[in-house]
Amino acid sequence: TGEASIAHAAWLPPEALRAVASRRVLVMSDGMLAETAAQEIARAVAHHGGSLHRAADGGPFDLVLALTSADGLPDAAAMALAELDWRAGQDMLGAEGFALGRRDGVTVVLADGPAGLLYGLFHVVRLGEAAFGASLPIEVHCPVTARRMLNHWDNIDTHPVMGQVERGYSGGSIFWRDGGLTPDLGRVRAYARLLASIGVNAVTVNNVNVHATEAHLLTDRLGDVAALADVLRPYGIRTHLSVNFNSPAALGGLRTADPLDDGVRAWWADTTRQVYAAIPDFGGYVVKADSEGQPGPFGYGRTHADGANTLAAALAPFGGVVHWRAFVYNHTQDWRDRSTDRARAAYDHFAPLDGHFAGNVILQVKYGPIDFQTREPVSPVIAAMPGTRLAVELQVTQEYTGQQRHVCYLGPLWHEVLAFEPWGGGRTVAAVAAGRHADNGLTGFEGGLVAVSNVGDDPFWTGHPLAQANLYAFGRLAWNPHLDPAAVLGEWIDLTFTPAATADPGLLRRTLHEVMDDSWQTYESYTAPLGVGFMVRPGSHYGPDVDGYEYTPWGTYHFADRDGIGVDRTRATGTGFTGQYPQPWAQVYESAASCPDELLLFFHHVPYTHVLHSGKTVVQHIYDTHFEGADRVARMRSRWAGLAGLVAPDVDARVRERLDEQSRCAQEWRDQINTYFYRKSGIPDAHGRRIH
Ligand code: BDP
Repeated sequence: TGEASIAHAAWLPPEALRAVASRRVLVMSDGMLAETAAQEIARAVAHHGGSLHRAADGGPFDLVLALTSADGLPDAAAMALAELDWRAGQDMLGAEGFALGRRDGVTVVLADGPAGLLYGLFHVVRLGEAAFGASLPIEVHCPVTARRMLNHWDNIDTHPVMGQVERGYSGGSIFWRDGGLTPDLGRVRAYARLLASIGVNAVTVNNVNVHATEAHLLTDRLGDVAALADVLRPYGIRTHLSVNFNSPAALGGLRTADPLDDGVRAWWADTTRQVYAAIPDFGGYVVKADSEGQPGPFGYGRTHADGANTLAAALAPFGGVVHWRAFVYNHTQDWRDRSTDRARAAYDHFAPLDGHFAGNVILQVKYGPIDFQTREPVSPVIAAMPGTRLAVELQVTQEYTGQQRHVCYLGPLWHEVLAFEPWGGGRTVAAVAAGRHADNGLTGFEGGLVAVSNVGDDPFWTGHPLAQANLYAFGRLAWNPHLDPAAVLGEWIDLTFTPAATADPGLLRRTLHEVMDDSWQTYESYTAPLGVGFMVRPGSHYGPDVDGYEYTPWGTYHFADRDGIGVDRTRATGTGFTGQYPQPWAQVYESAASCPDELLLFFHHVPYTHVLHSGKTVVQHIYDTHFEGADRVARMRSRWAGLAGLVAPDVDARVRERLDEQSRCAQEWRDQINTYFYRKSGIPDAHGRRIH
């Protein structure tokens, strides 16, 4: 539609497909996803003048995309296949994997299933001319994580304070408009295409907080969900729905939603059968229960296993899954009562339930124990549930990381989380989420990676054009958590920005790396220090307010007084949270001497004069990082200004506007944080800089 065409092309502008499209391409496979791949090529060919073939008799070819089962393969593909068979035998690629190689002037992509061909095509797009150079030895690419999902916190209705998309910083929803389904399904299709190109294969289309209107998507508004599923399906994306636990009562008119009640179980079974009648490949449900006001099994004296298993039983006959969120805590805590600790909540609720969840329940755990902060330790729940399928949840939408007004490339944060070894060696978080042993064999507990999307109906998709890189990186790291986040950023830069013919063709790429590579650390440096978290404005979560949450019931405290700061979460003297970790981390975090600096205040309450491993005192670290952070933002801004004329004017204008705001806001953070700690501690800056 017209509107889709005015959306920014993101990382798939016509130039990104030039290398593929200017060649002779053969696609040998049938079915919906193969058609998508063929259309993709046809569209690019129309721009760049190559040719698309669907039968092998029109050779020779430069690029062959073929199913391993296809008959009549051209020589190069047949040879590649022989080599693959010789290496590992049949069906090594799975439904989504592909093999890619080049010899005798032909680039070959082989897959066992059409999804693999589509992903292989987009890999060739990423490689660009490099896919058509001298020979390429055959490489096999299979996703490490089978389930790669985005959750949209989109509402049909627009909330007067939150807007339409909860924690959305990119305008309204791309799925819903004016109280119903968007008329702009072309925009949804363009989104699906972007997601397919980074390997995302599942999407929820409504907020985890399921309000009254959105609850009806499960029943009388199901047709709208089916319409979205029809658009997402050709891109290999399954549609999932967030549902309200009280639906049997609220929608079904039952007297209860007790998960052990026979009528309730029958209602879920029947309702789910109707969902599958409308959407045969429906993915399943996502549930936020007993959390921040959402109803759940506690309301009926039942456990979360009881609740999840009832929904799972309804989905099981159709192959669907329940993503049951572990984000369950008491949001009416009292800061004066140090025996409660929000960080403990998910583990306290869920670890005892390990082994009690049905096989099609996936426990969806936020990467940190609190709530998507810029710096948190990895959630101990991830190491506590060996008998449960477990998905790790990340936040692409930048709720606590600058709300897409600040440049904050999150690839390095996610990479750190995914590479973390909860047992100190062997398995990583990524392996747990993928359901893999350290040696890559499957455990039978496949979960997945999930992230809250940052996309809306904004022309640049993500508000800040550079925030597109976070969506890109999520998909790429979910496919392969071992990728280097700087290299992933490099891919995104090269696909998104066309280098200008200037005296210094590398300037654009270099500058984008300089602006973005360390932007997460930069953001951290001018916001809440040393892992203590929050200090944001209540409600909006944007900008500094050191004590904004300090005397509220949300469980997000820093405990700063005139002597020191930080939350004592040790077993010896604190909340005992460190005891939720296996060794070596329980011990590492228990002692301030061994706790990593960046997490010190998450685990310990220390005096301002406590000396960090860096050799600085806590208060001097705060001053130094906050002065440096604001300076780094000023440098980002002037570096970007050096790109004048090399970037499309609309992108340039939007990025400049956002960098101005980031710069203003970073100074505000610097001044409020430094002043606060100067006043509390009375300790002046060692370098004599002025603090008010
Ligand atoms: C918090 C958000 C809130 C979400 C909640 C969640 O502030 O809007 O509903 O997470 O994940 O970070 O359910």
